Amino acid sequence: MSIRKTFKFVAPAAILSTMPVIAQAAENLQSDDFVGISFWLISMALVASTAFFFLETQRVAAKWKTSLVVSGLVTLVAAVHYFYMRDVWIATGDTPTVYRYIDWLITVPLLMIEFYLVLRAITNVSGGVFWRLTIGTLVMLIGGYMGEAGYMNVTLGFVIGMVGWAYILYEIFAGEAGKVAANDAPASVQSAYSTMRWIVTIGWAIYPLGYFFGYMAGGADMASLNIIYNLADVLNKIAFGVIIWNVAVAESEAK
Ligand SMILES: *C/C=C(C)/C=C/C=C(C)/C=C/C1=C(C)CCCC1(C)C
Repeated sequence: MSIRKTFKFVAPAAILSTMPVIAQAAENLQSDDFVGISFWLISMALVASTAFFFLETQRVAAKWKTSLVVSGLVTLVAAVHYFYMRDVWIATGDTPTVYRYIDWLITVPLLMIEFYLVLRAITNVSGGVFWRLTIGTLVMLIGGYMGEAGYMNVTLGFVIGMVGWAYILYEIFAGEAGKVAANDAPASVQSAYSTMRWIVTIGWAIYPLGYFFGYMAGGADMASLNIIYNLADVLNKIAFGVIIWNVAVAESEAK
C-alpha cells in the first residue's frame, strides 16, 4: 500500500480511537458536580474570549493591537489549563494545584505586561516598569509555590508571596507606573488603568485568601475553594481583558 493510502486508513482510525477518551470526560461529569460544571463553563468562556480578543485586533488602532493579543494569550493559556484541571477534578475529585501554578506562571506576567503596554500606547514609559512588575510577579508566585508544594515552610512561602504582591501594588499605585498614569494619560485610559489596578488589589486577593484558609487556617473545603478560584479567574482574566478591549476601542475611535 502507498503511504498516502495507508494514511487514509490510519488517520480516521487514529481520530476514532481518541473518541472514547473525549467522550469519557463528558460521561463522568455528574449533573450535580457544580465544581466540574464550573470548570466546563469557564473553559468554554475562556475559549470564546480568546477568539473575541484575537478577532477584535482587526478593529483597533495599531498601537493597541499588542494589548489585545496579550489578553487573548492569557485566556488561551488559561483555557488549555482549564481543560486539564477539569479532567483531573472530574476523574479524581482532587484539586489540580500544580496546573494552577503553571497557568499563573505564564498568565500573571502577561497580565502585568498589560499595565506596561497600556501606558506605552499613550506615552513613553521606561523598561524599568516592565522589569519591576515581572520581578514582583516571580517573587509572589515562587514563594507561594514553594510553600504550597512543601519545599518551604507554609507561612514563610506565604510571607514571601505577599511581599511580591505588595511590591506590584506599590509600583502600579505609587511607583513610576502609577505616576505616569496619573500625569500623562487621557481620561479614558486613566479610568481603565484605575479599574485594572483595583482588580489586581481586590480580585487578586482571592488567591492568597485561598492559600491562607487552605493551608494555614486548618484547611478549607476544596470544592468551594475551586469554585472561588474559578470565578476569580473570570474577573481577573476575562473581565480584565474586556476593560483593555474597551479602552482600546474608545481610544482608537477617538482619533
Ligand atoms: C489568572 C490568574 C491570576 C491573576 C493569579 C493570581 C495569583 C495570585 C495573585 C497569587 C498570590 C499569592 C500571594 C499573594 C501570597 C502567596 C500565595 C499566592 C501565590 C497564592
